[in-house]
Amino acid sequence: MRPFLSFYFAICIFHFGAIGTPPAESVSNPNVLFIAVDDMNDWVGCLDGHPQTQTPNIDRLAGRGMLFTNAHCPSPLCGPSRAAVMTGLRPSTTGIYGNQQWIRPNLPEVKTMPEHFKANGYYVAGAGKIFHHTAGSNPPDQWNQFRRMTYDDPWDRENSDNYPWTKVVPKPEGHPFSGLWMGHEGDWGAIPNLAEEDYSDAKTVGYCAEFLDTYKKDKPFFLACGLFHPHLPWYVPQTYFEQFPLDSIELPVLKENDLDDLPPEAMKMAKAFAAYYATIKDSGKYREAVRAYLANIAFADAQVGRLLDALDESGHAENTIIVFWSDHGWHLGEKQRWLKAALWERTTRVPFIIAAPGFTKPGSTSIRPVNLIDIYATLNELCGLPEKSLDSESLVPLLLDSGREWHPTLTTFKYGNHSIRSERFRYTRYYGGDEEVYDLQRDPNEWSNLAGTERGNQIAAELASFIPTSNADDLPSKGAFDFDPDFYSWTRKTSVEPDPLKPQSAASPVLQ
Ligand SMILES: [Ca+2]
Repeated sequence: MRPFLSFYFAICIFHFGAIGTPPAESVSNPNVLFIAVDDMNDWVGCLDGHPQTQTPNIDRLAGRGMLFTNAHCPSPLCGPSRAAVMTGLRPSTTGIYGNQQWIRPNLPEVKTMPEHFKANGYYVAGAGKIFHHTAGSNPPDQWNQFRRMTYDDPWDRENSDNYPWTKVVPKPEGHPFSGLWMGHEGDWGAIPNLAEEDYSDAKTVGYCAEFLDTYKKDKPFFLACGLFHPHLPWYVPQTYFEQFPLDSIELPVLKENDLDDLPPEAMKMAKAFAAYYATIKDSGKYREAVRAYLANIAFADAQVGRLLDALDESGHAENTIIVFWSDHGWHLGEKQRWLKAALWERTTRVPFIIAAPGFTKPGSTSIRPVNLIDIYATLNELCGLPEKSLDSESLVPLLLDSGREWHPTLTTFKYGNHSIRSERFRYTRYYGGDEEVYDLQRDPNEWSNLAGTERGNQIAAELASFIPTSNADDLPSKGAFDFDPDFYSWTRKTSVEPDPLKPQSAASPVLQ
């Protein structure tokens, strides 16, 4: 089946209607403050992922609404996760499995979240990284206004096809600041002579704060604030490193021979970024790297704090829904690997908070398995927008009753690899049939693969029905188009016909 056909079939299969009646005190035409962070795993205070993490602002945001403690990404990589969140359509529906596949030229009929809000009476603004951050991923006509993402490391943005608006400068003295070179983006440290307010994320928040302060139009707004931290490279002001004394840093708990019970396809995923971990460990800088990630989370948290303060000072807070999410998690040695791009808890679990005046109780928590792809339908219902046929399910019933029955959720990585997370278990089935089963209650680190055991088979059988029955072909990647960044237009170079039997996304994903 060709991509467009499979796409239309799939959206018919997975349509969930809006459920629940808004409570009487709910606000009409609410604004939306949509906050995305990048590559932030569950090392957030309110999720208890690391004992030393410092996220007072994300924690206070959780205190304003509902924290989902069992939330997962639709795909564990920037591009496909964000494409799924922003379209409400799964990778297996669209065929966007990697960072190299644009939405617009491949799926021109699909309406992204800002387009949908704009078409339905909202003023739509944003800044920073909302869609994938390379050129061609964020058509400006989706927005009424948008501040384009900039980079703290312009010296490393030499690929002008991806960053045409970035002027490349010579490397600063002392680079790489970590003393360890792992290629593009693999560095950490403080950028010499760069004040905190001059970091890109600080400017993104400054733009959004000014928007909140000055917004006076007679229509509701949808404001998207996309923070790039803690995405690589891990550059933040020195004060954030100083918050975490190096000698005191606690490292993730790892199990020797953790990979011994993995089937071949899972092993391939573990090995995908094993070299980064090996390099860091062998250099004696593991503790430094863990500190750098904590420092970057703390920096992102501080920016979230500035944004929340700006909202509270703007007078819009009582009529504004806040959604906070990270596009996927991150490995720091677990499964002997680094980075994202895998289907274990470390990478699929994400911070996810919704604070909706009139719907959420302050400080409430839901342990039900939910997915970031559900944001689209949830906001649709909360804002009273027309329903769309999506793979997205409104979480409003959970916002109103956190303990109500729910169902398992899906994360997909590359063609045909799916992982189902229920409240207690994880079942992963790879293209070709390799399987993993984990009992997260007994085995929170996913050290014991139960696949093939009687119990494992039973769990797999129960969860298998949540795996999509069809997988859209990989969409053509960037190489199939000429992109003109000045006019934001694409020309298809050739007719690319992917082989549906071949898992084309099996190539290593690029990090950018
Ligand atoms: Ca990311």
